[in-house]
Amino acid sequence: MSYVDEVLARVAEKNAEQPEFLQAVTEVLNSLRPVIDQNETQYRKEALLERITEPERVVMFRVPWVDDQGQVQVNRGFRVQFNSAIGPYKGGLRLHPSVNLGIIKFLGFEQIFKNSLTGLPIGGGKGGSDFNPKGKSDREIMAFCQSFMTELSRHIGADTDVPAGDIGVGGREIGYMFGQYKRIRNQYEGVLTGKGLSYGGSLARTEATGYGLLYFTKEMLQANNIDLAGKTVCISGSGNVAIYAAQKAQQLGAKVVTVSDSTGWVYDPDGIDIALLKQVKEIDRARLTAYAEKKTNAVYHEGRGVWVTKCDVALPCATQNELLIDDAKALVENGCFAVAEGANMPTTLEATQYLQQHGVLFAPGKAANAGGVATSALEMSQNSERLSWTFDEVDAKLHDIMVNIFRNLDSAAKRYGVAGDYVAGANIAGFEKIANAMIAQGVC
Ligand code: NDP
Ligand code: 2IT
Repeated sequence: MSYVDEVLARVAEKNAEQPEFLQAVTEVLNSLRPVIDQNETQYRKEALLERITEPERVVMFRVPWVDDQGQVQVNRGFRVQFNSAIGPYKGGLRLHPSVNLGIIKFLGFEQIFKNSLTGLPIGGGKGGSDFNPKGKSDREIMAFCQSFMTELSRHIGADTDVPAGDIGVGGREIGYMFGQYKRIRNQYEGVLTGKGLSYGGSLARTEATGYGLLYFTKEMLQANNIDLAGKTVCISGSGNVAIYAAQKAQQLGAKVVTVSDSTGWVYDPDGIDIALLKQVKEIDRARLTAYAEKKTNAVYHEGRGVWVTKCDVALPCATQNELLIDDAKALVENGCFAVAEGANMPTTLEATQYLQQHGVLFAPGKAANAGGVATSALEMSQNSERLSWTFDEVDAKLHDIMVNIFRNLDSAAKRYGVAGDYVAGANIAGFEKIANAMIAQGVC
């Protein structure tokens, strides 16, 4: 049996109850075969794949807090410190009722390769809780965040592990967590990114994942002689990533006709009104029904279904496994020629393969959405030198990072004889640096 197959079998056996983690490991290891096969003897002796698929540390903890009725509530908190070969652990915190260890492990595993692709010195980690922020008052959110950070603060630090936002965690939550960290540790340091601008945040971090996704997509299309301007784009999600992806897509001359949330989706033939979307989602924290009520041409649909809309480019920006095989078929049928993942692992393995086999340019999340964490690393640099850069400076660096990520994965794919397979290219380019650093640092 090949080394890859041996490790895949072992990982499946040890993590049978973690389907998302197995999905991520299967995709990565399968596409690394050309590299692993060339170095099989050394990697096997070093147990490199066994080590890379096992987190360095997993912290799971109780998060007790008091709701507005005076009732004590208990949630489960997680931080998976997956790999520190190239820098302190770095990755977001997710607050969503679906969060469990397998989901945090898949996200942490993906983050290792994503962070490596940015070219910046950050290791891979992820955390979160099964806390549901929906319908909670500001006070309840603060109570939860303070309790969560009371335990998390023992395990993180500006040179150890630097969390940030993800689903359900934005500026408000990062602020409450930063305040609690400072209070407990008596230390004012860049321990979180995505902070507010008045206390060490970076300009352009809020926009970075969505903007970066579009810088990457534009570069990928250009390399295939396609101009993004004038194209029709379908986006799913209506959170941080989706909003700024839609904004940059329209700035670059494309028309975005859909967004979605966890209960439905909107088709707007005029192109999504970004100011209205921000009002509904960022300020009112309302459902997309409120968008359709204010915009008479827009049509609201209950449930999932974004991908049946005719488009040239699809950008899934909500959550994992939201683009399924039937969605892939509908996209191909309707002439879609590019899919770039703003979310982490939004496309199932089967749907990914179908899209690739039907000639759709496919950009995996670990490359296409790396602009968020890259800009987090830029926030860490600014915190370390106690300076703030201008929006244009950060945005220009973000743009260059995304263009470089595309060029590196494109050339890695060509080097290993799989030109145009950007999934393999991203995994290979991300892995090479991690493997070198792990081997250089000995058995650890
Ligand atoms: P937000 O919480 O800001 O937005 C998430 C959006 O997706 C919301 O519109 C939400 O709906 C919808 N959504 C969430 N879960 C589900 C679900 N189970 N089914 C259907 N819709 C769902 O999160 P982000 O925009 O930050 O994150 C979106 C994706 O991007 C995630 O996969 C995240 O891991 C990834 N990502 C985020 C980065 C960042 O910097 N924030 C960086 C890189 C990747 P509703 O409005 O109803 O809550
Ligand atoms: O998935 C991700 O890359 C993020 N949620 C952002 C992580 C970060 O540290 O900025």
